[in-house]
Amino acid sequence: MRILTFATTTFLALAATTTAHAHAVLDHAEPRVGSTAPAAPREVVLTFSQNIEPAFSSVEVSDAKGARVDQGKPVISATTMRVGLKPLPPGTYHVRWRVMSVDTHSTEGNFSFQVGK
Ligand SMILES: [Cu+2]
Repeated sequence: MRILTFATTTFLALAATTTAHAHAVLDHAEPRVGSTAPAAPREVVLTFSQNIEPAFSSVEVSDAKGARVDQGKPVISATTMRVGLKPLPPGTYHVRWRVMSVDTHSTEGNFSFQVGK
């Protein structure tokens, strides 16, 4: 019985810690994660669950062969990071992002989207 009480307390403590450390995670993206855009998008817009630090946040967009198709430095404002794209022919594209939220925790992730057809 005593062991069970200890386990329950530990679990509650962990759950509380997890809630307190909500990092910046990707809330939504445009083009949407895994979507097929009928026409080539001119930019990728990522919206996060927290404000992010411009100096420590970045995004790269590449084609199926790994060549960069973004136009470089992203524009970051509050929870949003956007980067312009070169003209994209139909195909599969990969977005890799890395952000530091205002609580100084880093998170990263990636997803794909398609253009055309
Ligand atoms: Cu955090």
